[in-house]
Amino acid sequence: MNQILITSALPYANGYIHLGHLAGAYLPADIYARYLRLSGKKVLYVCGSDEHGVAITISAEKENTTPEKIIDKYHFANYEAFQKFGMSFDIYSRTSIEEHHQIALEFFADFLRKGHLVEKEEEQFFDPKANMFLPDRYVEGICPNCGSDKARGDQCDSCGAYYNQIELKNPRSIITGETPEVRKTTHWYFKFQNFQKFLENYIESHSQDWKDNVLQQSRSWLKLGLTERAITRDLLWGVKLEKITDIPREKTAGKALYVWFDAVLGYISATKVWARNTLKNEEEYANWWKNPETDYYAFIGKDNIVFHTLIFPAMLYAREDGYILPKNVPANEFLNLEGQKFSKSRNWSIDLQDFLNDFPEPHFVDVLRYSLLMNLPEQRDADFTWKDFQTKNNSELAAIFGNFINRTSQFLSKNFNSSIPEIDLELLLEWKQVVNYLDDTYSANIDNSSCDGFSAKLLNNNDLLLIYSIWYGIEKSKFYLNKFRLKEAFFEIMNIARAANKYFNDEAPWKSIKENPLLAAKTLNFCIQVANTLSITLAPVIPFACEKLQESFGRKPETGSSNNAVPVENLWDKSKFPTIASGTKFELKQVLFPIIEDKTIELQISKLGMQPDNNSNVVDVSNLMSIDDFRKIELRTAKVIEAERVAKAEKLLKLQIQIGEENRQLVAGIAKYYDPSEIIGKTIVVVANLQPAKLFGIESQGMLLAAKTSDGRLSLITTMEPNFPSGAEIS
Ligand code: B3M
Ligand code: ZN
Repeated sequence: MNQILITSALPYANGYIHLGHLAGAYLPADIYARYLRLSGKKVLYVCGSDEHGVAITISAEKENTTPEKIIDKYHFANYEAFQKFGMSFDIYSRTSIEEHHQIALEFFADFLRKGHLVEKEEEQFFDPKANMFLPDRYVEGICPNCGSDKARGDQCDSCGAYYNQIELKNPRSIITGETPEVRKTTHWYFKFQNFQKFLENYIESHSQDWKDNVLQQSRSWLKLGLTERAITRDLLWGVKLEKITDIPREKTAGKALYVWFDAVLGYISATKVWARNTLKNEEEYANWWKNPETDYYAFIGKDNIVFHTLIFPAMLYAREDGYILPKNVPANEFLNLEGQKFSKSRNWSIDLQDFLNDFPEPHFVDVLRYSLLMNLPEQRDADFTWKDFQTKNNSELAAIFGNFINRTSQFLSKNFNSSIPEIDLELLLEWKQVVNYLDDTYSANIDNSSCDGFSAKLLNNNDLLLIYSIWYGIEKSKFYLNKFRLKEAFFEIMNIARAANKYFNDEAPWKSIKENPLLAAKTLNFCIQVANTLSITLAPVIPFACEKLQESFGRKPETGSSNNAVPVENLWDKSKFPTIASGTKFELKQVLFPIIEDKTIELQISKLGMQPDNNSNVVDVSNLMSIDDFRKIELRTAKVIEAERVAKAEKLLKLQIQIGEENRQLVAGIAKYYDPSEIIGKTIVVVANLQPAKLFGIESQGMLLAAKTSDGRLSLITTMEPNFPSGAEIS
């Protein structure tokens, strides 16, 4: 492979990216791209926003705005969040741009000319009340395949089936809720069946190297037999068909390309934009997309499989213009959150934006990347939990990697003036010989490797074990990375950090510094060499910490970030060798991974599933009061001594309270929410200087405070400390 093209699914620009998305199609691709760049490969990593289709128009209707505003809002917000998350895209484009529309229309026009399209009048759902056809997500109903009652017009989220929308049972319009009528409309269909044989061969040619889930889904589609699929919609938003001059205008008016037809071409239009910006020549995109020297990998989540293994390849092939096909489509399964599916409507989700707001320091991004990586749903659905996030930081990044770097740095500062000690060059030479020996003897057979056949002159057993661990970790990680088994790859890399800690323990430099300073110097020199190895090989996962670390070695950091396809040297293999010169200063200013406390993650857990009150934006700021007005209200803590229901007034409770020394009686409308027994003994908050009033003939000498949401939930205001004294003033 000479050059590698990587794409991640283009996220719809109608919502924020959440952690489930990151684990599906983004983080794995970024780690892979960074790894390849660090291995000296020429890499182009392309992504962007998918800005068409009814996903966008429906969001615009919901947010009471225009599709243009929606895509601008989410395109830029997601791009910014992706950057903070360390995504190393060479370009993050979008599908609303002119270049993209052109390419999509070029494909359509070409297929029309080649006879791959057929124009048909077919039945579609129509909502007479809204006076529109109901493409895709505009209609919901019961899935004809699995019976789920939340199936959409084009796809069922429960079982993944794609069908013709009029097969939906009990259809209803999502705009009016009405049962739609069936009306005739003209659309263009792609003759997918023309590519049945070609796709069967394509899929089977990858029976050995593609993931099972990807092969299975693709095969089951092929088994059903491919049929014509509509690639246009009655929709005013998207790539408009009117520009196709080969079809009379009156037929194309009001029609747009089906979003999936144009979305996959977004990878190509993005490459064009990149070529124009970087190489000043848009046509250079062909050097990637029409070049047999390119290996193309399409990273996606599992709900996008057939679009990338069947539909997109058929489209590329149908052009007969030298387009390459995906060499692999490493689709992941789904990530769950604390044991449940991600759901924005139930607020069971963590948006990347929210994470970045709560954890703005880059080392937290590294922790997130690391814990998502170690929970990637590579083979089956996986789970993200906050507890695990904390453990991955405290017990792995901090306790293994961070700890090794820290103790090395501290020891250097205390004993060697923070400079990397000079050692006998023969030692470094022998290190190189060990690596060469291992490379020559075992690179085809890593699992049976060992240093046994190497006779060392200067290196001791601890040294040999360390060098071997480095060599093995690097070789084994390459093996896993080439199979897209990222978790296992970086588990092997972390084993290098484990070996490094063991080396420090076994060499015990705190002893040898007194008895044999030359030995201590060697130990520390070697520790720095392995710290450097880790700063390269962990960079795809924790780029921010590795950048800091490499800077501390006084050299230009290299973490595999975007380099516009200009390759750097193969640092991955080079980091098997010692490369840091003695005399180099090494001083770490801060701990790389501070411990994450329980309370930090408890706060995050408590946020899950919590619904913000929709009325919370109704504070009237046009009529503000002065602080003096506020001081007129005397708020005090009060202890509830007794509580009972009020006969014939089902909403009221009668309370006896204590405000300091004073006893009072309150009547409060909280009987629907609290049983009297629940509130006895609580320290609540009351307005103490309110004129008494009578409710149902009972005097109330004050008022208690409670919060109420717009949908009628109520919570009494109490003090955080349960036994807080009554009578205290609140300010
Ligand atoms: N926007 C669907 C999705 O976000 C779609 C991916 C397009 S990839 C070309 O699931
Ligand atoms: Zn279904």
